[in-house]
Amino acid sequence: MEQTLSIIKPDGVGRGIAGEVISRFEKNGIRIAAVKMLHMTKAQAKGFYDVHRERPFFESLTDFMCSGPIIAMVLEGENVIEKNRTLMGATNFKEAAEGTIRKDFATDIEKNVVHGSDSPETATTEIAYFFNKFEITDAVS
Ligand code: IDP
Ligand code: MG
Repeated sequence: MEQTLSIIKPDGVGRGIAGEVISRFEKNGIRIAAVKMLHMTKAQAKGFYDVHRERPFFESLTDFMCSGPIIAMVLEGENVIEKNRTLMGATNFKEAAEGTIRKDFATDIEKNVVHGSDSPETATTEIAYFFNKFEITDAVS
C-alpha cells in the first residue's frame, strides 16, 4: 500500500478548514495513517523545501510555512501519491480543476492550503522528515 506526506499549510489550519480537507481524503478512500500538528521553525521550513532553495519565492514560502501551525499527515492507499495530487489540484489555484482543494480554498499561488509529495522518492524522504516509524499506524484488518 502506497503512502504519501500531506500537509495542511498554515492558511488552511488558520482558516479552520482542516476538517474539510481531511474529510475529502477520507471520502476518497484514503486512510490517515499518522497525524501531528506542529509549528515549524524557519530552519525546519527551509529544510523541508530545500529543493526550492534557488527559487525566487523560497524566502516568502518558508516564512509562510512557519507563520502558524500545520497539520502533517501520512496518507495511505492505492496510488495515493497521484490520488492526493489530483484531490489537491494544480499549484496555482487559478489553474486548478473544479472541485479540487486548491480550486475551492486557495487564495494565492503560495497560500494554497495543502502540500502533497510528488513521487515515491519524495514521499519517503518527506514522511521521514516528520514521522518516525513508531508514529505511523498499520491498518486494522
Ligand atoms: P506543489 O506544492 O504543487 O508541489 P511546488 O512547485 O513544489 O508546488 O512549489 C511548492 C510550493 O511553493 C507551492 O505549493 C506554493 O506554496 C509555492 N509556490 C510555487 N510556485 C510559486 C510561485 O510562483 N510563487 C509563489 N509561491 C509559489
Ligand atoms: Mg512540490
